[in-house]
Amino acid sequence: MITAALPYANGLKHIGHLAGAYLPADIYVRYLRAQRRDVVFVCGSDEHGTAIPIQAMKEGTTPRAIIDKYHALIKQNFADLGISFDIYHRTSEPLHHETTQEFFTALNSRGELDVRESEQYFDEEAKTFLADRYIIGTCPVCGNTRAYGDQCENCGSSLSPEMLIDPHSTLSGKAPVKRSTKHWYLPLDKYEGFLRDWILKDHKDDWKTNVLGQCKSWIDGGLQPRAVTRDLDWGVKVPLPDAEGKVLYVWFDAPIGYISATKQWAIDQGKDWKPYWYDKDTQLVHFIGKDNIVFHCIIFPIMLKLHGNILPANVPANEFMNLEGDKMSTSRNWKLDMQDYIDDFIKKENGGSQLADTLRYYLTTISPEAKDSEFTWKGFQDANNSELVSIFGNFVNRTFVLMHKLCKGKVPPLHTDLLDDIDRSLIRDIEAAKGKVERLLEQYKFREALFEVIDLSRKGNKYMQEKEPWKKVTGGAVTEENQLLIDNCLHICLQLTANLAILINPFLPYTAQKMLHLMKVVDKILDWENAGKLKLLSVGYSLRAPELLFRKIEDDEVKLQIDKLQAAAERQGMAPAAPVDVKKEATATLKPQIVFDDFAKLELKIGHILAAEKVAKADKLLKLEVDLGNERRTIVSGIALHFKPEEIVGKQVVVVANLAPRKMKGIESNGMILMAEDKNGQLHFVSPEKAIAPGSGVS
Ligand code: B3M
Ligand code: ZN
Repeated sequence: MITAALPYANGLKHIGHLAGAYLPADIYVRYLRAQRRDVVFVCGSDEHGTAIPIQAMKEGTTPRAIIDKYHALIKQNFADLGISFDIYHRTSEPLHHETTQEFFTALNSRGELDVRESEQYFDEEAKTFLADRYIIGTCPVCGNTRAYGDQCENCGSSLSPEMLIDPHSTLSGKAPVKRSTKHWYLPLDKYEGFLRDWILKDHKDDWKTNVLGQCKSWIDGGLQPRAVTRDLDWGVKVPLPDAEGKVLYVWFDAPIGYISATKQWAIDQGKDWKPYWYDKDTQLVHFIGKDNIVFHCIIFPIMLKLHGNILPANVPANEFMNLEGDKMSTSRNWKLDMQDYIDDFIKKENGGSQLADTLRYYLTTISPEAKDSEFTWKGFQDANNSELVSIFGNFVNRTFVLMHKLCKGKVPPLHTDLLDDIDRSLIRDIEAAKGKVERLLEQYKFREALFEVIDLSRKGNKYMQEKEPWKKVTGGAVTEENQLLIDNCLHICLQLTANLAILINPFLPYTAQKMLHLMKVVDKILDWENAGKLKLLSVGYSLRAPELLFRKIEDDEVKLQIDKLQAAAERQGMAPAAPVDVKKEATATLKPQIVFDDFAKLELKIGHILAAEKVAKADKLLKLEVDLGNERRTIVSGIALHFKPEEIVGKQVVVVANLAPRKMKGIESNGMILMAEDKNGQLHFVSPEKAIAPGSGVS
């Protein structure tokens, strides 16, 4: 029973999400399927929680419209990248609501939940309680001023509204008051002993250290009862008469989504869903990112235990993936969405799905399994060009070219009496690879497992280089004896190619299919038990003409992507409070108080604009030369749509003089010019009342 975190259907998901949960889960599942194990891989949209109505507010539409839109997009994105869920369900389905309500009722009627009145934040203007993301404030852990009441997206910490410094309502922007309200609590504190034994003892050797570490710090920190209901109108209704206006907490219903998805899958397949959630021989594995650890290792297991279900066998959570030197973030627009990659690479060419494998390959080689990792476009290009193309692709291609040239396009025979040490050593490597890859996959070490596969193809290249079968032809003729040696070399290389198809299949499924096509064999050959065998292709069988498995990624493709990212950053840098109306108002009123020392960090100076010109290929940018008294600065400013260069030369402005330099369109900008924006969106310089010496301080 394999699950991957249910993505919130409140926006597109980026490649950090893909690398964190979905891709490793897919690799694992494809491996299990190749072993013919009884495996179900479920996922689906998480369509509840405050994130959904908040996004609806931003897009000026209804929660229903939001979930319909993003569910369809995300589902298609996963399909385009070869993520092979058995079902991609939705938590808005009636089946899920029923399943969740039954689950709650079972726990509640057995007295496993506590009911308590408590004081919670309330927005007097919007006349509503402020659950989870309806409240924002400063993160007590990292100082991010826009942390949510349930989580800080900057540092990943799980929070509760009470932990936020300077809490504000996302609805009205006002500071909330406290009001009394009744809720149902899961008494996590009662299960501390159980969790210690189950996680920290029983699983101390087979769970990942990053996961054990987080669990330990949660448990050591002292577990508190956790409310599983909310005062909200969007979600699964609390199935009790005295719970009007209350829904189940999104983190109560979402993991139950794995169960309801399994039920729907079983209905569709005419199977029984129960063994997958009750049979003690079932191995339940949750693939998630590190910000979901507490929910999958502590809260949901307690729910499962109380409900009589099996517990997860493992929760191989990943750390985060950064992008070109910075944290990936939807709110700051620093990200690469799956959709972007699909549009820019996969959809642009015939047979473009092969480029899904290129992304899958690079993401796996930089998988954040033990620590945060980093995606760079240069790294993407290198991984493709110097590994996929030059090693794996090259080996398969050489094998096919030579087999056609020297063996009439047919699988040549193997003459065992002529095998030498070099042949035998490669044969041993082929036989050993299965075990190595298998062991690593079983330990969720996907990047190392993939490395072993590539390494085997590297050995193939080395073998070919040592054997040099092309040199055995002299003047177009081959002696009988040499032909036997050529046969042996290509026979082994072809059996290796078939082995590579099996081993690469979980990671790069499109590539495996293409290899099957070249070898003219059926899917069945990809069964895992075939790995390590040397008789996969029959002697005399004719194979297709060579076709390249991968294409190179060119410099200009990489440059285009880096420019795109840069442009997004520029937009962000120029208009930090502008993206959406609702948000704009919120930002205006929601910045928390600062102390004088915060303000004193700014070095503000009067500058005199000496020159201004447009920046090539950037309609919003002007490049300014500014006199700051004892120095001249180049500042790139996003004001080109508002001012002509000639009309601003000579102006006096206020400059943030100690802002870290930043490159925009290849120009280093050293500072920022303060602008005021009127309600029509028109920009105005902030200038001294009358001209004063450039370099004068502003405070
Ligand atoms: N939707 C949070 C997330 O997307 C949440 C996961 C639910 S898994 C049951 O990271
Ligand atoms: Zn934080």
